[in-house]
Amino acid sequence: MAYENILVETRGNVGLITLNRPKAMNALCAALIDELSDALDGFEKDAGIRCIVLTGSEKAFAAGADIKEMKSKDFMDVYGEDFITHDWERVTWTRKPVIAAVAGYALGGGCEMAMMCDFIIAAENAKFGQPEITIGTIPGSGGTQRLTRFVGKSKAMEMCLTGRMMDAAEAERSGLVSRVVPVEDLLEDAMKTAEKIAGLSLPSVMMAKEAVNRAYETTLAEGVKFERRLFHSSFATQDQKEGMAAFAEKRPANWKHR
Ligand code: CO8
Repeated sequence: MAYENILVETRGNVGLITLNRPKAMNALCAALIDELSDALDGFEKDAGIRCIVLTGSEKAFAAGADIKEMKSKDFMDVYGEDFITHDWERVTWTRKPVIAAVAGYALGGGCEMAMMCDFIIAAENAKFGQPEITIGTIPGSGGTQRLTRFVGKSKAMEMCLTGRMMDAAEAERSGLVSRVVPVEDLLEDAMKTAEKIAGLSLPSVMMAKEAVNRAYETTLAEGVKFERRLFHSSFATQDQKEGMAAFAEKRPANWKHR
């Protein structure tokens, strides 16, 4: 597939996807979503890739769904075709880790997409918001749900009811992002973090991701049981034997990713 709205590269064992629609602040049009899904499919199938970074430009991660593309749709257009079908959520079922590196605006669907990633590293100029209320609608791809889980009811409610944006410092304080870095360091920092993850055992990384995500879907007791079963399963991998042997022998592990 030829990409017109994203740039895709492989750097070592890390897959880098850059949203690239500068004329529209990286607004998420249908073509961009198709391309993003295709790129994620490719990285999932590529055994050499063990972590993915999703980023935008210095000005905008993404300023939301493409308003011009959806403005004339009526109820049956969106309800009938279940607009924002599962492709919009493709990031959430990526089994390899996906880091969002966010500079500039992450608004509406852009904020939702960043929250679908496994964690967010933000540049100092990042601005997060769910401004849909200001254009006569509400978030449609998890904003009311994920933002509330990240930052709590009070801030999420205020942001969804007023469209107020959160800057990077507030986003870090509120637990929306894992770290804030200078704009010029964002990509390098995200790539280094991704390389660190890609240098670990893929089965353990995938299990850890699955276990943390389960915390959002289940009770504490069930989540802990799920974690325990995955922990037990990790003992069936070659990498658990290698990792523990390497520790005992005071040498670096030679991961097989199996
Ligand atoms: N859709 C389409 N075009 C956009 C969008 C957008 N979301 N955002 C910006 N653009 C375009 C502008 O129209 C403008 O185009 P042109 O040059 O042709 O006039 C260009 O990008 C540059 O934008 P601005 O001139 O407005 O730049 P500013 O620096 O003045 O402002 C802002 C930047 C604050 C980001 C401003 O553009 C803005 O408010 N954008 C809209 C933000 C918004 O309301 N987003 C929510 C959209 S609705 C949504 O996301 C629903 C989610 C559904 C689920 C999606 C699943 C992933």
